[in-house]
Amino acid sequence: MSLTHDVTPSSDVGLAARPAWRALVAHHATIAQAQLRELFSADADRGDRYALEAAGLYLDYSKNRITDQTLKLLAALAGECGLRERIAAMFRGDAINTTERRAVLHVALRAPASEKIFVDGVDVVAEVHTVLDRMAAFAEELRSGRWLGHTGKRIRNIISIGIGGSDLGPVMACEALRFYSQRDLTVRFVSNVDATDLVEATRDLDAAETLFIVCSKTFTTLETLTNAHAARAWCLGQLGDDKAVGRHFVAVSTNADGVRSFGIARENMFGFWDWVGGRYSMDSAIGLATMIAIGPAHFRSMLAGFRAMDEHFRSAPVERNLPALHGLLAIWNVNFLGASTLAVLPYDQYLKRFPAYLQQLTMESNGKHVTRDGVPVDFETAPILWGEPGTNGQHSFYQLIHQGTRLVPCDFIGFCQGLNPLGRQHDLLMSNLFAQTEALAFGKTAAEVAAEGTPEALVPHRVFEGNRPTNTLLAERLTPATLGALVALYEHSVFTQGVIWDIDSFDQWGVELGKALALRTTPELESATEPALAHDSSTNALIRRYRHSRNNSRTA
Ligand code: G6Q
Repeated sequence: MSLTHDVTPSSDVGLAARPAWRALVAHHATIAQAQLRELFSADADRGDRYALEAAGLYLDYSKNRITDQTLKLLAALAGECGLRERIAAMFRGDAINTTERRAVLHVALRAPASEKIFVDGVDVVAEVHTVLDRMAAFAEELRSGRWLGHTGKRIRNIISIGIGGSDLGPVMACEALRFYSQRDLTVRFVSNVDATDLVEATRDLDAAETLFIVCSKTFTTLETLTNAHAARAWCLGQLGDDKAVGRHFVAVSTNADGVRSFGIARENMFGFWDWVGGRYSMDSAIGLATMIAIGPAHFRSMLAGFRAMDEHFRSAPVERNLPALHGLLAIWNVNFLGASTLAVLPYDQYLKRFPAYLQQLTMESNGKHVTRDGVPVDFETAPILWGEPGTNGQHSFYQLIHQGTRLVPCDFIGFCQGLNPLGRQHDLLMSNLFAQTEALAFGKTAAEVAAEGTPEALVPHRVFEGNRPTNTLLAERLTPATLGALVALYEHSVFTQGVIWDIDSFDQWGVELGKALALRTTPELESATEPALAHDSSTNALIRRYRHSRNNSRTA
């Protein structure tokens, strides 16, 4: 079989009507059968030519199924779609989240204090730095042991309660930067409305030594408020005094009224703004747990890493622009090579939550079916993103990537220096990364397999077709700054893809329907009398079965 597809849109309006898109369709037809083996043997410098470096990250994109012409046409497409203008509009604070009529200014979260960005006449950078300074003062109080709990004990455990964009970023960052964390502080996260999450997070803790950070932009999210109330009950159950809330709960939110009615005082609330999207908020006050874990200096160095990539994205020409190029290669793989997925494979254990974080960033941002004008798209949008740290994945799903029937482009991420040197282990880790990209690109032909003396019947099983596209991202070390640059790279790559597809990457209407149906269903599950159900027959039967079991278990 051949991993060659034709999924390009056929209509002659919108994206498909753009000259560069048409040229890409024609170009694809000429190189659809191109093999990475041939492309590399025709150009001895390909590995050096198709590489870029910015903000401490080196991207080798040579193992993509592209030529100079592909890159030229992708850059032309970016020009026709107005990428440069759209980048400028984002940095200016225009309301580019059109369906929610909001500015999209996560770049302001990492702007230096000297910069000014105005939203509705207010300099948001000054506000950002005021909050950062308050966060730093609070983090230092906790880290030094000056912040005491209600009974006078030192706080040793931090539990951050939030979900989605108010959880995945700090979860990922705290894990990614664990090497830099203060080890006598335990930092945990609770997100799921499944009580198990909170119960397991608190079961071995002393409430007198535990501080909760309730993270919710809206402060109305069902899961977070349910968990926050349960946490308060747990805390007060041990400490027996309502006043304890003041020493054991702080909030991160844009909703001061909601925070106050929960019982958290204004001075214990850290604000952010509606121009910070949830999945773009790990470097706002939502990252308070991260700052407590790694300290304000490391947090600021993470912001500097973000900023370095922001500046590169804003100023570099598309052909030499790392996030733009990364995004355009995704467009090529999705829309021209027919890849419906992207595997992100970090060869660093500390990055084990990075794929989960990127899932929300990419799939919630670009998993859309209409353009900004509401016109249904006739092309594929966001690929399904997934991944696991190497080398674990090699002993699990890499089989499919090497020999399966689907095209799975991969991003490999590695570091030249490991943070925990131990014998040869880092060399072993990285040699596996390099070997995987080599095997995926160049494979092993039937002739090569047979030449090794393989019995004829086994030859087809041992053939590797190769020609699987990969990117490799290399950095010196996993530092706070590297992490910031890496996250900003993906943020801006997602932005680039959204611009090409002409979709709103900053709304998330797709999460609403399920929420609304759950609100209707909860009273039906809880009602003391048998409710009249008006769902479909499947949902009705599931609800009845659940009620039956639940009621039986209560009377047993
Ligand atoms: C992210 C989404 C979503 C959001 C959560 C939590 O971009 O908007 O994941 O972050 O629903 O929302 P709150 O922070 O308002 O609780």
